Amino acid sequence: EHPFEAKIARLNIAVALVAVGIGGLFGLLQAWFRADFVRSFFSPTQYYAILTAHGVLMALVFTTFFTVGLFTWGVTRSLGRGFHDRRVTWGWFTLMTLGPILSFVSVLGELVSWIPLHATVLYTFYAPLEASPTFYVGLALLVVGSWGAGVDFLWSLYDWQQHNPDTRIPLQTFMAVATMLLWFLCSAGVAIEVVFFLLPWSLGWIPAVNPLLTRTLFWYFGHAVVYFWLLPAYFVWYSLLPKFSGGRLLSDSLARVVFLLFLLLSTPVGLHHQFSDPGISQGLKFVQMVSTYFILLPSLMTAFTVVASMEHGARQRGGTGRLSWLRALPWENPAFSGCALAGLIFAAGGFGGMVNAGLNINAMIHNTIWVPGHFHLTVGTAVALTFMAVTYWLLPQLTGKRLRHRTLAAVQPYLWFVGMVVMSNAMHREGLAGVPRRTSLPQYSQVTFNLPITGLGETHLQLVGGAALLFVSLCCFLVVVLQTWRGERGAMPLAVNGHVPEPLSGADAGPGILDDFRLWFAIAVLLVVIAYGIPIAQMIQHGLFAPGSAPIPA
Ligand code: HAS
Repeated sequence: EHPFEAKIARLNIAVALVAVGIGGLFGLLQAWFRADFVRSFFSPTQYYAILTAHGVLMALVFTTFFTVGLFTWGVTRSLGRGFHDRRVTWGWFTLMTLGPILSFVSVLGELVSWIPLHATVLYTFYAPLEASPTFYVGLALLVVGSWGAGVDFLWSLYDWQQHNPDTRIPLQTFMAVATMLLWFLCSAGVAIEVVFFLLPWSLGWIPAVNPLLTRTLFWYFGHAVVYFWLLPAYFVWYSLLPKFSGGRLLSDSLARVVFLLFLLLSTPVGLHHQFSDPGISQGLKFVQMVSTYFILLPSLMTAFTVVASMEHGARQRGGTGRLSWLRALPWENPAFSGCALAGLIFAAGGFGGMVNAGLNINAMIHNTIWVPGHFHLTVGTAVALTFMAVTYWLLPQLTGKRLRHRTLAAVQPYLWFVGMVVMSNAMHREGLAGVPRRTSLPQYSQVTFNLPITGLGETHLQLVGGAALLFVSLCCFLVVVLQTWRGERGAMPLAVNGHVPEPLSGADAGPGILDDFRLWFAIAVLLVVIAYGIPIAQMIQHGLFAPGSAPIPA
């Protein structure tokens, strides 16, 4: 059934796994560098190249490819039909794959002397840091390719609706399309930044860029992109975790409302990354702080639904009591335990997010290693561990091969969980003591950082120990996946049809207007115009290309 789409899903997941493998190795080097183990082997510039490669491969490449692969499976399965035109599909997959190769080679230029390129601009790549044009072209290809995937999903939906005009959109397709609409809306910001400013600047066509304007365009994208990473994990938590738990999702409509809230609220909040930037009035920052607190709502709703659906599953399996039902859950199944542990960690990461979002308290943690602590819990675990967990369930379907090394697979999520708790605890605590993020450190070697309980020696040890556990866990995951892939063909039927149980309260219990994507997308655009119209207009007044950080009156 749909072997072509199974192949496309497989290929996307394969590229994602290559990215996570190489990116993970660079991550280990990062932790060693931080703890002074390998500092003398690398120059400061090489440190930034390694950090750039780690961030780009993990946060941009792994996430985007895995999402597109997962959604290819979900859309095909839930609509019961394949893509419209294979040439289009091959086209976007090729663009998406060429892009990261180009960007990665540009980063390698800093580590390999015969490559005449450079890119030490980190995964946030905003000005005034400048990379070789190839780095930006590569990222642009990745984004444009992923837009092509979004168009393919919309096209499938359109075809399906022609034959099913009065039927509610299947939930998995609804979630995938809502996520891709959010992606179209937010990535427009980074596309403008790259195509009209950074690329012409690095080619020498324009002498300067307005750093405030380009940073704002970046962060317009840069916060919403975190929900582009998170929503595929929510896709799994809503549609598959209830099944892994042995039960059913509570409510289909609630899931739709959550995804629509993300579509509406994810983008008009990016200024919370710029609380410390001059040139943006406090009033505008305050407004976006308030919107940030609204975006907590769909995640808090998710926390309720996820736990309630897990409890439903546990009770189906004979679980009883107020909390002892937890024991009835299939903790030995890595697809389940990975998702549940990812959720648990996300509760802590989300709490950190609430701290970050406070306009005043942000000053305490901004640009400290607290922030990497936060995002290793969110994207580095809530998202990454969920992706690994679902791979254990999805891969046998997509390859027609049986999962191998089941014991290794069963242990892997726990190793990741412990490694991340240890590493991110150290990062948060060091951050509170003011230890900066993203620095090759010589200029800070004379500074004493006072940690409340112990000293940097202890937290550095935790950082390295945690990172080592994470690396071992990643290796276990990759061994299981590779060995499964190399296994005997035909052990399982090759199909894109894994059974997903219907929610307890189905789609028809909710209003049909939830499926009106045109309406919701239009409101999302309107909110963006309201939130960003004034700050962008003010910045442009100070010159499109001229340095424009002069203070702007409130
Ligand atoms: Fe964030 C910085 C605010 C969520 C990623 N964030 C970052 C950066 C990244 C990132 C990568 O306001 C750094 C960017 C850089 O390099 O400079 N973040 C938030 C807020 C949320 C949030 C308010 N972030 C995320 C997610 C990410 C992510 C999700 C990736 C996927 N973040 C900020 C701010 C900054 C920031 C500032 C800038 C800091 C600075 O100054 O630089 C919220 O969306 C969080 C809401 C989440 C919750 C948790 C709900 C819990 C759930 C789990 C339930 C399941 C359970 C399982 C309990 C309210 C859904 C039960 C299990 C059993 C076994 C029973």
